[in-house]
Amino acid sequence: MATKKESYTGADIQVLEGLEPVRKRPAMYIGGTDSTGYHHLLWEILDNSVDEVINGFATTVEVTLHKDGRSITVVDNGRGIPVDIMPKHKKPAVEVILTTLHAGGKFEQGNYIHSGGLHGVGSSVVNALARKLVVEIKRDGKKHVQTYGRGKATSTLKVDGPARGTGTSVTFEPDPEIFGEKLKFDAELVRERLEAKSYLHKGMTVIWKDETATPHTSVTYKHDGGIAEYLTKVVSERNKPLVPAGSATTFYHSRDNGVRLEAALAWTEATDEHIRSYVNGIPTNLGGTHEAGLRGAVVKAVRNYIETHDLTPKGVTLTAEDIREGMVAILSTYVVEPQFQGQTKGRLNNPEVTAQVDGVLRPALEKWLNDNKSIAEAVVARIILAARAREASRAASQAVSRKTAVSHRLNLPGKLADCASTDPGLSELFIVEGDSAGGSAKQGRDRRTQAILPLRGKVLNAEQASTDKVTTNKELQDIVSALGCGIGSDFDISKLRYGRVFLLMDADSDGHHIATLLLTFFYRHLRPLIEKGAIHIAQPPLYRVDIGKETYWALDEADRDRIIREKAKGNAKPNIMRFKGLGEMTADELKETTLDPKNRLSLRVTIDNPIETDRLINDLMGKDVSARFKFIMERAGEVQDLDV
Ligand code: 0RA
Repeated sequence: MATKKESYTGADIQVLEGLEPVRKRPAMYIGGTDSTGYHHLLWEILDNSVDEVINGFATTVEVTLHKDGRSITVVDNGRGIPVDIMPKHKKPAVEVILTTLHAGGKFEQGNYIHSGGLHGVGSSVVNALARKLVVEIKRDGKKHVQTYGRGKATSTLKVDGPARGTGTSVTFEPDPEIFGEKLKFDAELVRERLEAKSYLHKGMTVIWKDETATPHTSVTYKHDGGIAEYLTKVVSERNKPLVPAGSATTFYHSRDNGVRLEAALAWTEATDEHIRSYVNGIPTNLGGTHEAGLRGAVVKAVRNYIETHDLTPKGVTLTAEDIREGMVAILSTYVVEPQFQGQTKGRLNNPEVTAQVDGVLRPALEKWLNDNKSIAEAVVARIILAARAREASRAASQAVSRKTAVSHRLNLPGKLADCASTDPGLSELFIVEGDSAGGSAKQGRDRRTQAILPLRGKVLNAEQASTDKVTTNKELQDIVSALGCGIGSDFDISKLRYGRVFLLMDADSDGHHIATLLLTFFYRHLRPLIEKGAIHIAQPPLYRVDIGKETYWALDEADRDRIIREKAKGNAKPNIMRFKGLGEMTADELKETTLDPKNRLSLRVTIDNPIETDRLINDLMGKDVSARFKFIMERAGEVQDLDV
């Protein structure tokens, strides 16, 4: 490893080294070599161009995903990466930038750069992990071109004719040796990120070209209304009216005392809180200290308004959660040296930012409330309503949990066939559609560790419902009682009675519908169970294929045909049976294929993008249910667990 120290003036010390360490340990630089990993390469290149816009040198960024789905071009009309020869290296600056690792570099004075955490690893990391990279620079009236492969220059920097204007174009293909042969950029993910950026940096033109689509698509995003416009869009997508109806969304903006931030917020009739936060234009899906500042500011400003206007309700105490219920907010902060944390670096960690955000937002919010009394009063009324609803549902569930306290088993639903074990680490709950399937599941289960809860009645669509209403639906109530962990303000994951919960439904549209409703319920009301990986979708087979003495199980038609092709080998004639529903399977068949941990197949439900999942669940209600189910499975359940 070539490590070379070079001293510049003062504290401006950099350690420059070659790119071999990046190829040896890619995960150290980009977090991993899965799909998130190569998308990070793109975010890095993209953010370099967006930085030119943020700092006032460019107006437009264009991203093109090429037909192969894995090479991508990012173009900006900024200053162009410098091309002059650096005396120390005897190479053009662009080549030094792209072929050496930069560590501990200084920030360009007064400029916000996206550096920190996974971002800001530098274009050289992208170059190191690209099978091929081509940079084209328009500068000094000329077009300059250079090509690279796996971090090494494969040509010198050449002038390729005259050029008008200035700018940088980077085309690269992540290296399949690093990321695997299946790598493909997720066009929708990229598009969404570009659209969000166009709102965050108002006035910036973002062009998105997708050559993998037929016909090729090209969209231009430009939003002069910035995050105020973004808030309007998010609210309308979430389909929950503003409180008060028709109230104008609000927009705060400040560059005082070194803090630069923009926030837009409004209250809606939704029962959850929805914040989208960004640091230097990068989404912080896991929140962090800037979000804490926003939350604190909102709660304190509203409390202050309530107190000074004598609006304190009688007989109910307002909690911070009541105040924030239904709030939708966009928060865009700029931090000079951001520190990120978390596996996907989605959380801001700088402790000073909380007070900075609070310090800017709280007075601004108080002023807005005081200047808009009719809005403020409607918001306060909504908050008091939320508090009363919460108290009412708590009173109801306390009545239940008092009984539970006597013996948690006494309160279990009558139709639950519980397991003998009381150890959640060993216990599993199967929520089964229909009585007949429930019957074979009860016979086929391992009664020491597997409990069966058959569902009979209708499952409520929890998307629209408050916790209050959810707890009055019999089927959902039974699930909550069986799980033992409570719901809403009584939720306590340490009381969960089963370490794994399986949804076992027929592979038809009714089954999909019920699974969708249950997933929505878990997502909206018991999300920690999904987050801890406890929720699974059982995968019962649709076909049984007997060939000679062997029995095979097929999940779908394609699976069945593959088995016949590979196993029947001409001589033995396969005997095929299709199960119309779980009820048609014998207890033994169900045990062998779906219940027994040694053989069964299941999908674990995960949330890899909370905003996208949220949007999907919001969007898809009311549309074709089987499409909806597929969507949720494809997006939310990307981890496919094979229990062996
Ligand atoms: C270093 C110095 C200057 C510009 C850039 C880098 C630059 C980098 C990228 C990456 C994508 N697009 C870019 N545009 C510019 C400043 C050069 C000067 O002072 O003119």
